[in-house]
Amino acid sequence: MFVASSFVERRFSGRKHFLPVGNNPFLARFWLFVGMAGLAGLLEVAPARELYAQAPPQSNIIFILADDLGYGDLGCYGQQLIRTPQLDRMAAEGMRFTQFYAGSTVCAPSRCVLMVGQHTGRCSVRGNADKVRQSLFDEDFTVAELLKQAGYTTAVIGKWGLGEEDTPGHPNRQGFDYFFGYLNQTHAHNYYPEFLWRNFEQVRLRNVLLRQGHPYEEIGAGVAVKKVDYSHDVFTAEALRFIEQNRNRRFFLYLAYTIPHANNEGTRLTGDGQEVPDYGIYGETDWPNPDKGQAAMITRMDTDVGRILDLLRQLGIAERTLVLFSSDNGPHREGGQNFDRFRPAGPLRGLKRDLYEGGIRVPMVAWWPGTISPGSVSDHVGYFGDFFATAAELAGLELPEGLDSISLVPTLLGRPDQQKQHPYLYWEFYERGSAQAVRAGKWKAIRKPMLNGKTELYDLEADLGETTDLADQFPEVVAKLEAYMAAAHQPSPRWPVPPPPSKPAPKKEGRTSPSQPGG
Ligand SMILES: [Ca+2]
Repeated sequence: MFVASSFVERRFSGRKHFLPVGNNPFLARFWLFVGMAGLAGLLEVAPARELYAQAPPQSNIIFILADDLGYGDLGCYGQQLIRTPQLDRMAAEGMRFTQFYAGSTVCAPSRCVLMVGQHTGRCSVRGNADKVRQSLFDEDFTVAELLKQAGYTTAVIGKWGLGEEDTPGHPNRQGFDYFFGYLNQTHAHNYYPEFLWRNFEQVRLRNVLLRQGHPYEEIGAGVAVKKVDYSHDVFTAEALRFIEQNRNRRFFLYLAYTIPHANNEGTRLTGDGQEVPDYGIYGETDWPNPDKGQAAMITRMDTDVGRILDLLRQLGIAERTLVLFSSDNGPHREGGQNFDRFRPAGPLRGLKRDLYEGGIRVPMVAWWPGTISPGSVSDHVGYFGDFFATAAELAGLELPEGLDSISLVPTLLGRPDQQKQHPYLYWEFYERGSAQAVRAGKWKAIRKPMLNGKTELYDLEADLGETTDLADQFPEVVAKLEAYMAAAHQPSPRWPVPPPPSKPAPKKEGRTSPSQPGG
């Protein structure tokens, strides 16, 4: 193991920009040896349950992230109208988590939690904001920087949202050898942009933007009048190419798709923000176009996830590649689609921008042929911050101190008895008058506004839909969960606590005001 590790380090450490790397004969032979030795070992001695006892050392890691995909948007999570056969198969061949949470209820902070392994009570990006506040700091230590220490080649393809070309949060400054995609989240609303970024260079696409003098047009956001290159398709092509080129090395690919986020500028201009090249199997339905678009986007992404898994199989590297699929927050209703048609949050209350379950509980599917027991379902309560410790364990690295991160490896290996548990999970959110939430055991507390508002309490075992506030019946539980909130919240000059709203917050959950930054 260490031979391969130092070999890769020596050749590639310090390289800031990804360069295409062909087949590496040394590593190819090395992995052939590992594979044959492992296969021989399993065939000879391993009883069935031992098959899942150990992870292949230093496997590749692919994290595929959907954008605003709800807990109920996939067939394997109960979706009835939208077809997701590839992700359903991925779950049938792998593990489906039923109690997994995003880092936040909107894009940027959720992605920050995923990258740094700290919750929103103390991570550096706690909301969608301007590009300075939404940038990671130099001193943030990302999972990509971690995996670089073990010789991984690292790439992020898709929507980054944690720093732009002139801020320290740019992905090439945060441990990623290769970046291709959107830096700015409002730019990422536009599925037919005129340009994307490859590292620090702009790459021109064939699309042409409608120009009406809106300030957002300056960063490439808006609606295209000439639609040729669909960014999601470009990301898939890039991801397949990256995997193929790095087939003989250890790699970490963070594939941050933008589906099924709305083009919010498109919604305002045309009433339809669900941009997709064609409606596919939904073209013949009698649904309005935004509904067709919503469903077609998700099915298109599903097909592409299937292509990625197929490529891993074809290349013979599926057994040493962990693939995780999740979403950065709950579903939106910002693209003109009929929110109630698809029930995108399933049985959960709320949606994007809520700290109710619908805003933060997300699909999470793990796939790792030969290591994860097919068809397994885990009710382990985990969240995006756990990705950091999981990656560290898989790479054989020490977990840095001061994180809010517990490795999911025991669960992935089918050893729930060895799985460490969080005493609680924590979220805080700065929009819509602010809020905090805690999940501890079966209890869920939400306090609006944060720090001094009235706390609601729900029993998720008895009341998954968070319909009945039990705060008055269980004051001791409320006190305990409020103590967790107090411990978790670390004041930040960058994230001042908003003053209480002068008028009552909107009754409808998940409404977005047009002035909110993209994401
Ligand atoms: Ca999102």
